[in-house]
Amino acid sequence: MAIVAGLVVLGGVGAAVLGKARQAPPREAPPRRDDAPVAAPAPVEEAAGEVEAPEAPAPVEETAPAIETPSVETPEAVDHRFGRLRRRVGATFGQNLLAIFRRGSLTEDDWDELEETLLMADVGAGATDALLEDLRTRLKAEPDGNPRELLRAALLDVVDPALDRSLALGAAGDGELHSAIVVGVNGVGKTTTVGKLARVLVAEDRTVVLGAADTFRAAAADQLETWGSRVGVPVVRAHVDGADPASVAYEAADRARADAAEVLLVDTAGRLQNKQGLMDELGKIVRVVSKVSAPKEVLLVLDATTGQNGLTQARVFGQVAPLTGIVLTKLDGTAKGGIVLAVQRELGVPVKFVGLGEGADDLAPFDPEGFVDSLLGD
Ligand SMILES: Nc1nc2c(ncn2[C@@H]2O[C@H](COP(=O)(O)OP(=O)(O)OP(=O)(O)O)[C@@H](O)[C@H]2O)c(=O)[nH]1
Ligand SMILES: [Mg+2]
Repeated sequence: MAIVAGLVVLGGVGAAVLGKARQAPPREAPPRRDDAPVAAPAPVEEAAGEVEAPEAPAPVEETAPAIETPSVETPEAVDHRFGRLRRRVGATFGQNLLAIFRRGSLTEDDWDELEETLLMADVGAGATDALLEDLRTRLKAEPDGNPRELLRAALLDVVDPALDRSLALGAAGDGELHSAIVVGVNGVGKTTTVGKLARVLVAEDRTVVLGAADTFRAAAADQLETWGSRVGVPVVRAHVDGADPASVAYEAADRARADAAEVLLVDTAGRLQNKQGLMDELGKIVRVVSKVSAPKEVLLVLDATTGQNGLTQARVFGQVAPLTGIVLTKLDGTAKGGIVLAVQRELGVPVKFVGLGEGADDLAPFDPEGFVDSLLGD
């Protein structure tokens, strides 16, 4: 995985991160006069297809990273996370399939049962058909083949191990700013994912800035700030409630550029008054961030427990900007988990990371083989 390959000195990561933080000059909050009226957020102007960067951006507050405090954490290295977390994959449908498959020569009833098992696990009609057809072909070619191996190969085919699942956010020290926007409906785990991804990047010795462009809920920025401060990552947020999210996203991009940071991660709202409003807003965020650094990643966060709804969500969000990857959260909280197969088959967008718990480092690069093995109970 390219992003993992970029991590050169595994053992020295913690020291490097802390060392870097100590060298950085302390950041000061922008001066503010107590008697000054709070300025209204500057609207982000849009002219026929062209978006101007806001001229007088909304006042933003920057959280100074906890530079000298010993509380700055060293996130867990990324490589072994899936291995550590794979026992938490709650999905068991692979084991159910295997039990049927081991009955020997399969009757039509057995095939129906296989189909039902897949559909019940949220695999979805398209991926279920593909998987069953693949299995029939494999069985014809190898009637005495090992059931587990045949099933494993068929499942892997659907998950598609050949997809590039690395984050397209460059490599440490490449001197460029790479930006990523994180989108998804409310409650799926966007803010948590931005926080966890910041830790992944810090573990890879990248310098990160977070943009709290969910101004719909004031608590969202606080939540993100907590994540950032734990690993010494600055968070740019609106000072006034209900500020223009695109304005905050632009400020965050601007700050990332001024700091020569390597990665900008932008958290967004999952709920607005209506769907069109949300989509318009996300489009605007993508366009203003592009003024500074065209987003290399538009990551859709999907909750694994919401099943087939995820596909609909992906289609809707995909209209705003081409999705470059899926982060599937709460895979620890579902016995189904077939959405992984459905998403890969129906959308062709790679699942890049999976959330397997509420712990700060419980986000792992998706490992197709490890996932299929967990499904099969290994
Ligand atoms: N078990 C588990 N819980 C998770 C995971 N990812 C996120 N969560 C939990 O899901 C809840 C919602 O997470 P948020 O990050 O606030 O979700 P959001 O999409 O930002 O929500 P809104 O900002 O309201 O749209 C929190 O309680 C998280 O701890 C995961 O992988 N596993
Ligand atoms: Mg949120």
